[in-house]
Amino acid sequence: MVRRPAHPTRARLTARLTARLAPPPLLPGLSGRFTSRLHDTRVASWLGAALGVSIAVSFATGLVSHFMQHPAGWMQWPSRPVGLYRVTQGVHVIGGLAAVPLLLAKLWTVYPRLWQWPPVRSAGHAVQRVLVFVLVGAALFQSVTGVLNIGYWYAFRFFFTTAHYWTSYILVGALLVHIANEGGTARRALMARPRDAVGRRGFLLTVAAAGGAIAATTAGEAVTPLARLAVLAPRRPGTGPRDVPVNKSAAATGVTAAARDPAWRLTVTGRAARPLTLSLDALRALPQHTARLPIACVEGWSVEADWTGVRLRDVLRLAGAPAGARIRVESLERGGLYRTSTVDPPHWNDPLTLLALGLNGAPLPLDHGYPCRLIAPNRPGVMQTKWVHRLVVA
Ligand SMILES: Nc1nc2c(c(=O)[nH]1)N[C@H]1C(S)=C(S)[C@@H](COP(=O)(O)O)O[C@H]1N2
Ligand SMILES: [Mo]
Repeated sequence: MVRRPAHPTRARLTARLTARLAPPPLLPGLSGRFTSRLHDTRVASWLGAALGVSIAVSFATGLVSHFMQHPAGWMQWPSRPVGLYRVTQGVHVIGGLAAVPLLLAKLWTVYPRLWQWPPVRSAGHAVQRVLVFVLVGAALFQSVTGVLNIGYWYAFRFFFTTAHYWTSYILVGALLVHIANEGGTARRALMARPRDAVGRRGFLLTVAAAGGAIAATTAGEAVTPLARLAVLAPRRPGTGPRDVPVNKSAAATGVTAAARDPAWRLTVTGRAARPLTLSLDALRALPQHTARLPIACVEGWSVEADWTGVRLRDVLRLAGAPAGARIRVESLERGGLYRTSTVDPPHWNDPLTLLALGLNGAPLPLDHGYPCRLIAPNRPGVMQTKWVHRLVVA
């Protein structure tokens, strides 16, 4: 006869769950410290779940931004939807900022575990702990470099983008290992329904409110109706010449004299069947078109404007550029990372892609790229080259 085990009582089940969810024992001298419920596994799990979602979204939107700026040789991005990059990068920057309180709260919740005792229980546990430090370090690094970057601390600009990109793989790798190790415990903690949730709920709501407040005071940099709330955003719609913020002025890039020079010409060279040289008057004499398109900076701000000028494809067809060619757009700038950009066929064949001569119903201001600047749909701001003077057909 098979004896079935007695059905465990509810109380015993709860006790077992509580034991499983208990944080590890601490250095003997410290036991009795950190008794706040806010250091418990349930709070850590809620914050961890929210952070996991936020890191996944930041990673995906960050990859979009990276590969739009550095496409693999075989890949070409579509030029539509017009505002796709505006959305992905707005989510990346504003979502990343809003996650900073989450990260700090999570670290505060779990920091007593720094003194867990014994510090390591096995070789496997040692590896796990090292990876937690890698995870924390990578998450802090991404927050700090992200914030410095949108704070216009350009000193190590190139280092930032490269380091921010590569660290994202370390972060996501360490996160996946962490989820494999701790995900089961976290799931049990989240499904348990304790009756004593009061203090915890208040804490989690406070963290959520802090994130929400950051989002509300920065979102206006990308969502124009919220612009007046955007007190934390460094660049806002409605500021700058013709209500469009300026990323880098003509004076700061040293192009003022060359841009104002009456001898300025636009040239089309490279694999063009009929190389061209066009004066500003010649460009103005070509058919003019107006497109409503956003400037969407990698730093998160974006604003829509009415751009008027010549279709890039009209100029390139005039020069006999093959429809499948890649175009290098060069500015008057002598140096700098944004001196040139590459335009792939889907973008330059798009009728909305312009060499703009006007902005919001008036001539293009010097700081927005006079005499002529590139503006194309679904493209990062860094690739909307200003003060254009040469198109090279590759
Ligand atoms: N030649 C040149 N073009 C440039 C830049 C630059 O520094 N040099 N900055 C780019 C960046 S980062 C952005 S976001 C947009 C901003 O355009 P705006 O200053 O007209 O708003 O211009 C882009 N075009
Ligand atoms: Mo930008």
